[in-house]
Amino acid sequence: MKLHWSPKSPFVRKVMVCAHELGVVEQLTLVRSVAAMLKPNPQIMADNPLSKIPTLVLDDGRTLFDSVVICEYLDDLAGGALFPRSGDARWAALRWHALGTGLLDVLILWRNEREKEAPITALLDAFALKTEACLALLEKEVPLLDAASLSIGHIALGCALGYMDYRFESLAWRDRAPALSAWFAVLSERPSFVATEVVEG
Ligand SMILES: N[C@@H](CCC(=O)N[C@@H](CS)C(=O)NCC(=O)O)C(=O)O
Repeated sequence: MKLHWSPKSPFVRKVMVCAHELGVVEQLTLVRSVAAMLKPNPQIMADNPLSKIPTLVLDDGRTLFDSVVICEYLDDLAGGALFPRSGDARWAALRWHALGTGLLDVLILWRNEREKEAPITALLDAFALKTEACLALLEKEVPLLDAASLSIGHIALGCALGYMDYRFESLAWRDRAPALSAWFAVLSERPSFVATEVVEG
């Protein structure tokens, strides 16, 4: 399988963490693909008209996107349990998954906006407000995260916090979320997170 990949994309990281956790990473051929909002990439668009990464191309030529779908596909392929099949565990995992990817959407839009020559202050304020609200909610939910088995929800939240460390160091989020910080420290030690740490370069 071919994966349109970049070492810096937190959405790609989510897929790669799943692949490591599920033992299918060797089945992926990583193709370095540059995805930029202002410059649609024809190579990616041949497989995904949205020009976004991650995009997965199966061996029979079928394509899968976005990261939500790819992660579930890999889980299914490997017979994994990252997407609990039913009950409260399922809805908790899917909700955390949505929160993690939603937070990533906010952070990416925030980064785009703050790099503009004349950023819109109201937008920057809204992104900051939503990010702090996510952190406050998650700080309260750490006991639930701790009690649940590793799921796509944990992985998505971990990738969002990792991206915050990478692109928003000045937020110093740990100061306001000590329990979440301790939870993330343990998660970050998993080989899947160590192997996919977002690096500069
Ligand atoms: N909802 C998508 C988001 C993926 C996404 O936004 N990826 C970024 C890279 S981190 C991208 O491809 N941006 C290019 C663009 O927006 O044109 C997913 O979960 O895969």
